[in-house]
Amino acid sequence: MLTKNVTDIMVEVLEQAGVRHCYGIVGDTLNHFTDSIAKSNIAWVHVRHEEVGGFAAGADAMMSGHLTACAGSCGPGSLHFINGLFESHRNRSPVVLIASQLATDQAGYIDFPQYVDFKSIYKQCSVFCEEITDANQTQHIMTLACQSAISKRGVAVVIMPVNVSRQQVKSGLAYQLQLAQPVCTPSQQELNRIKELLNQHSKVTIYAGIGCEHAHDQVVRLAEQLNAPVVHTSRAKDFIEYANPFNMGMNGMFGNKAGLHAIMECEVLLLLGADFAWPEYYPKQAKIIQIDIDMMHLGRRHPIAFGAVGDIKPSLDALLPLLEKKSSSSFLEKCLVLKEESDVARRKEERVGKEGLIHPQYLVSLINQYADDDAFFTADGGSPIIWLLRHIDVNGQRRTLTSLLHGTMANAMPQALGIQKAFPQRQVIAICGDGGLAMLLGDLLTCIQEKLPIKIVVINNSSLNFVELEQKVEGLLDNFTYLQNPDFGHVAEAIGLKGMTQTHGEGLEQAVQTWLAHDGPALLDVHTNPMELVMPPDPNIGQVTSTSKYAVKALLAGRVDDVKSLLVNNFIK
Ligand SMILES: Cc1ncc(C[n+]2csc(CCOP(=O)(O)OP(=O)(O)O)c2C)c(N)n1
Ligand SMILES: [Mg+2]
Repeated sequence: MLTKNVTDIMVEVLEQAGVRHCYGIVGDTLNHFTDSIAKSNIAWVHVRHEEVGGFAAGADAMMSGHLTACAGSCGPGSLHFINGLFESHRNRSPVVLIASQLATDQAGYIDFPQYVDFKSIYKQCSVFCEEITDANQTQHIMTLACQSAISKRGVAVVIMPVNVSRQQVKSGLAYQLQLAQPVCTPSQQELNRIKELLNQHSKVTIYAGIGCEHAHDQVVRLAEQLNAPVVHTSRAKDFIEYANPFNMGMNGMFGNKAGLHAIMECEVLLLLGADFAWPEYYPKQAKIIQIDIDMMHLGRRHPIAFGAVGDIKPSLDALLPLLEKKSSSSFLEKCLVLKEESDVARRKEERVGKEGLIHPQYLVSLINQYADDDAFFTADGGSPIIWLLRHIDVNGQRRTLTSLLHGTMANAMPQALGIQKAFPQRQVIAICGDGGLAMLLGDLLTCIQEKLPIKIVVINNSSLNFVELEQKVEGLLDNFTYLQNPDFGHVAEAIGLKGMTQTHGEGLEQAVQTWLAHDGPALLDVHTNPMELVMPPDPNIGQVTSTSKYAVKALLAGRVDDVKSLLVNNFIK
């Protein structure tokens, strides 16, 4: 019977599962695996920090829809992926990690140097986590790993001891990937119940989540039928915001007053594939109906009146013919007025400040204006997320990616690397914090080595600004948030990117165009207003009141200028 190398079998299964790229750093226990990768059609993407490989693999998978791999050496090598893979796990990106391990006679109880118990670590951020303890299991475990990552949409981890990776095995049972795609809708009885609840009330709001990914047209038709404003979660922005006359934008801390009003004042809230976590932004009185593909999401964030399980697109296809057109539209009209007011307020923020002060809103609005119609945008955790969500417009082709569920810093540049690898011809823009970029700065080298022409903008406010604001709105003085930065434009130039630095609003518009048009990786370092407050949709929610406590403390500490800038830049703009 034919014999095969264990690592050749592993790579063959990955290829059959559609893997095109494997991100990682080579080393010791991984050498047989990378030898098999080198002989395969899978491209090795050489990153400088495994965390970057984790983020990049997740973003590649999320945007391309292809299962994507990453691989690391034993101990610290495979441990470094953890934060990037937590992001993929929460974001539901199909990723497989090959975590190579010490030989089985060294692993475990004797605490051999470098040993890390990967199972106990990766169990919590994966949908599959198994070790190949016997070479004969290779095909089976690899198949189940890939099948789990794709069908459950998440991270699969295969732990591969080095002594097993050196072996050859006889071809055994031919396990093959099974990928069924069922169509799931609520039962007829459940659809009738939803219809009844919707018919009983005139003020209906639709809250669309990421489950609406393929249901844009159905959601708009439903809104038209019900005269219902549509609010979307931040993760559903790409699928709901565009070509939608009923769109109110977002609710929650990142949202606007139209989104907030539509949610808080409705009589029936229809949650469609939305699992929004913050209970304070759910309505107090309304009846909530929820449709979600995951039964465990029903009622997990807030009590609901009725829940059903289904994919949103076929579920709405089944529901729409049952509904009558609503006659009253006064609720929708009131919401549309508020939306118009929010849009006017947004445009007011998108301009250069006094004495050339660059508000991040202005910078991001310029990027919005000059980016390609099919550009990808990523943004770091911290305030860049908010500027992206509020000031980048999507159109059905543009895509955005941020760390909304894991809420990590430093994701934007690594995610841009992965997206650019998956889409070499499209523009990929990373909106980075100065704190975020510095955290994984070493991987600027990767865009040169791997020839990934990403465009990086640094919102350089010399501070961990989002935290500074958190501290201020808690009524605290800001502590440990200052960042002493280099000129990031010069740093980028030294590495081989095009580097630019802009400290004044004058000329920024031209700089953004030059940066985006550059044929290769380019970094634009922009010194922005360090006193920018992220305003919530409803100042009553408490932010302004407690910020005044900070102001009092800062005044008592003699920081008169800080308080003056805070007021002038946010309240008297
Ligand atoms: C890995 C990680 N460390 C710390 C935090 C806590 N945190 C959230 S936002 C933030 C500041 C981000 O600063 P920067 O990247 O400069 O963006 P800014 O808010 O200043 O625009 C910090 C420290 C986090 N979310 N993730
Ligand atoms: Mg910052």
